[in-house]
Amino acid sequence: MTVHNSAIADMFEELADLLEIREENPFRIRAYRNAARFIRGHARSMAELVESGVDLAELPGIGEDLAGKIATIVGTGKLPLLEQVRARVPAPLVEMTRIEGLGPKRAKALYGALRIRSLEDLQRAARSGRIRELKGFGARTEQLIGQRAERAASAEHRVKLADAEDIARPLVEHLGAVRGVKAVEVAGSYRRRRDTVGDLDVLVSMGRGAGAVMDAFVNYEDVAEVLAKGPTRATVRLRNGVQVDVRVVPPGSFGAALHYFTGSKAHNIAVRKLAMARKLKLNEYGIFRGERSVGGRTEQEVFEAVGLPFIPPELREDRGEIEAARKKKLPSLVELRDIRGDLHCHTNATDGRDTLEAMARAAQELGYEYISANDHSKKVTIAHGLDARRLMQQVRAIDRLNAKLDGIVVLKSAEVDILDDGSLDLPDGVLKELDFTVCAIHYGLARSREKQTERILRAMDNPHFTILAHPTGRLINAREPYDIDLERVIEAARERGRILELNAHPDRLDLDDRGCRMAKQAGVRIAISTDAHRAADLGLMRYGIGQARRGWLESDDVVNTRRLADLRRLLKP
Ligand code: DGT
Ligand code: CA
Ligand code: CA
Repeated sequence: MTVHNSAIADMFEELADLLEIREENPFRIRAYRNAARFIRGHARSMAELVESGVDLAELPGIGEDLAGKIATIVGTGKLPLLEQVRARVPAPLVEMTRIEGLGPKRAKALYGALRIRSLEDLQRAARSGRIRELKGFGARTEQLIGQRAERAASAEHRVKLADAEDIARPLVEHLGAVRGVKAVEVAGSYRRRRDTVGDLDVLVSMGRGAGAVMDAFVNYEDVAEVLAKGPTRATVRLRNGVQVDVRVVPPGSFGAALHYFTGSKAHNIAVRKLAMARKLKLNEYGIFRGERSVGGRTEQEVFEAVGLPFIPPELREDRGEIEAARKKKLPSLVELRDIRGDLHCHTNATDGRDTLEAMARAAQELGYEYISANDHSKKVTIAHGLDARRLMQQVRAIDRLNAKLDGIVVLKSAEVDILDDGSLDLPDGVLKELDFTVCAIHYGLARSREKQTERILRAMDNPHFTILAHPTGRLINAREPYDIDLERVIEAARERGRILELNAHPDRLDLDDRGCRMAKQAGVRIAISTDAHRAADLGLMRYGIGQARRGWLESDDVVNTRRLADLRRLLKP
């Protein structure tokens, strides 16, 4: 497994925080912080640099000592010094410094003055208003701390969908290899493509011999603890903390079980009501009229029994899908194969890893008709953002590349920063040379709701504004959305004919499902984009598709399902 730059930077940052708590040498602390910032913003992967034998000590701000530590992290995934220091700082303090916005000084103040010893203590202190009474803390800070403590406490229990996939894939393979197994499916929120999952619900279809599946499951190499084991179902906790349920069901009940365990619970309850109205009994074993089974082998049979067409798992949240199904008005949801291009990609001109040409060729291999280059603008110094001159160089490079390429077109664009006053980070004279723009906030995330909303609206007034990138700025399990009035932003986008992005990166999925649905209902179109920083990232599109489907989006709601000529008309109306 390669260690990402962000993971290395996190370690140095935590180290700096802990050393600060211990009031160690400020110069050392600063050196670790600078290193963290440098590594996080570096275009090339430290792991690759180490592997290719580059001497990291040659990099600015990285001396022999840091270079050695980076090499250790890359080689072992660990930083021994960090582990030593962690052991010397009280655990609750270590935990508190990991809360975003709560630096070492404040964590220490809370620990000392309020005797906060856990995230639960911290939540309680925030609720009771004791934090605001401390010097240097206000009511707003107290509220933020309370929210963040709550999130940190609950975040541990939900796993990002992409991580859940990495966990599920080898397990499904392991269970599928047991003799007699006909099918293995992961149901639950995983199958509904929620952005995070609480636990994994695995169903195995097989006639006789469930015992062999149970044995194979509890002996799976990643199992840390067996919580329950019966003849046809078992629950374990894996080493990474994720809980997994496995149930073995006979093929004749598989559809009913798959429907039941896919959920959601609210959807199940609504469907069961329909069954009861028809004098049918519906449960995870099948559909019954009296004692007689009338179906359950497939999900199709379950829906037919209650008089509904098949409802895709992503819609099963009891958010109107049953009503829509009854009226034969289910949306025809967008699919991965509808996508004809990617409208948010970075190259090695800024913080991407691959060249423009490599990105274009990778997109072509996916069968795309177009891809765009959306390198950062100059405000993002950490990514060595483009100024007008360098962007124009890239524009000319794109012209040359397009002359050479056949079957795919590279669109000229940029990820333009929205400055504090709502103006854009590049002059209009340059922006007009582009095919379209993707505009985003990267600084000033803590503005008030009023200011932040106004800032985005002002940006949208610019005639060169096309797509609002990752509109709420959330990072799943790591950063809350910035405070904006999403309804007003959507309304403003509609009035001005602007497009909103659904950023498909599994850490973002932003807009989320509800945001997508709101946009659709308001008549605002969505661009599903990967924000790729390397060619392989183009494959992240499917996470965006999952979220878009949860937001009821159809092909027509998504701009990058269009052929190039039609797309151009939407980008420059
Ligand atoms: P999660 O794990 O929190 O991300 O969400 P789910 O939806 O995977 O929920 P989970 O794992 O508790 O249960 C899996 C499915 O089993 C759930 O989506 C619906 C079904 N289910 C669980 N409990 C009940 C229940 O009390 N009634 C009904 N009708 N269905 C239930
Ligand atoms: Ca689950
Ligand atoms: Ca479960």
